[in-house]
Amino acid sequence: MDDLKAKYLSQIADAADEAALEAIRVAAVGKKGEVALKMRELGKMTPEERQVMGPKLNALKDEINSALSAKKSALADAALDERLRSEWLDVTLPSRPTRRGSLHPISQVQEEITAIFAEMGFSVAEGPRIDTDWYNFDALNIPGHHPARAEMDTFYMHRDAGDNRPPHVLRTHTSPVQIRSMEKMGAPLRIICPGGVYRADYDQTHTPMFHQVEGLALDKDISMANLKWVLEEFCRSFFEIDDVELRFRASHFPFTEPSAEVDIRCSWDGGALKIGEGDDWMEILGSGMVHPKVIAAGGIDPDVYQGFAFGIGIDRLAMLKYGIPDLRAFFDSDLRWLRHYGFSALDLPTLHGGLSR
Ligand code: 2NM
Repeated sequence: MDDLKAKYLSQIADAADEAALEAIRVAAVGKKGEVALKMRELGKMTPEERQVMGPKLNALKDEINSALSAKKSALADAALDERLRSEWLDVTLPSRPTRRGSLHPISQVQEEITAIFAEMGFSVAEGPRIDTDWYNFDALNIPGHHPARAEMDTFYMHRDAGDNRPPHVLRTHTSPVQIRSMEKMGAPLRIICPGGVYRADYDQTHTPMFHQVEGLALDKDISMANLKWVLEEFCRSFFEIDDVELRFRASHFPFTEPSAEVDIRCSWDGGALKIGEGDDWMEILGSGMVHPKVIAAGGIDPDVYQGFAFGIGIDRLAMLKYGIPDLRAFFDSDLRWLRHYGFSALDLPTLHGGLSR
């Protein structure tokens, strides 16, 4: 019995895995194992012998079983330790270096402009970039024969012969969104419409797609004086200087009467542009009192409501504020340019937080 015990306990101690352990269990304490065979021999023994050998065999069987289960959990622990070792991960390592994306200066400036006008009670309206020639031209007091249609170098959408839907164009300004907003929301109304617009023009200072913000304020008692205050307030905020001076120059647009182009005081001393000081003027936007025909086209009674509108080029404003020399670079998708002029996507401009910080 001592030999049996020594043999199996040493086999158990040496077992390398669960399968080896199971084979030992079958051979030692299985139904036809060595201990069971010994137990069968109890029948041939005298009662006295049996009384000694029976408990001894049972004790041997218990001892082997508990050695088996101890070894089994030791093997499982070792397997787990090995897995923990091989799958170890240093969670304190820095993350892999990745390229940070950034906001395009046009997006940044659009957010800045939106924040400023939101503070003054304007909400943002958006609309389709492809619209009918009625929304883009007729509703804005630009009839079919009007020279402004030719001047605008409009992109017309292709039409098959026999297609009698109205002609569609890539919008040449965001004004069609203002007509649609008048139709949808009526008056009083205070909105800005930012977004991409299209004109077939390409040189140093023009790209076939560029960005505009147009504003519209309609109520019963709105005047040119309100327009002046809103635009001065806008420029003060946008350029982050207290002393802005604007000059309103009489001009002409089909959709406003009277119309004014607005210049801002600036200097070019030493080749660097400074806003708000100096003896030069730079044109930054167009504006005026909305033409009664345009108000009527938006479904609003021009005898009751009147208001002002203005249009600003976002791209040019971005160039001025952030010292970007070449307009065409805006649309080159050059990563080095984007990294240099881009803005953090997590750092949205607010009036209280500082617009361009
Ligand atoms: C400009 C200049 C002057 C303008 C007019 C309208 C509308 F739709 F309300 F009539 N929106 N924007 C406007 C007026 C745009 O851009 C240079």
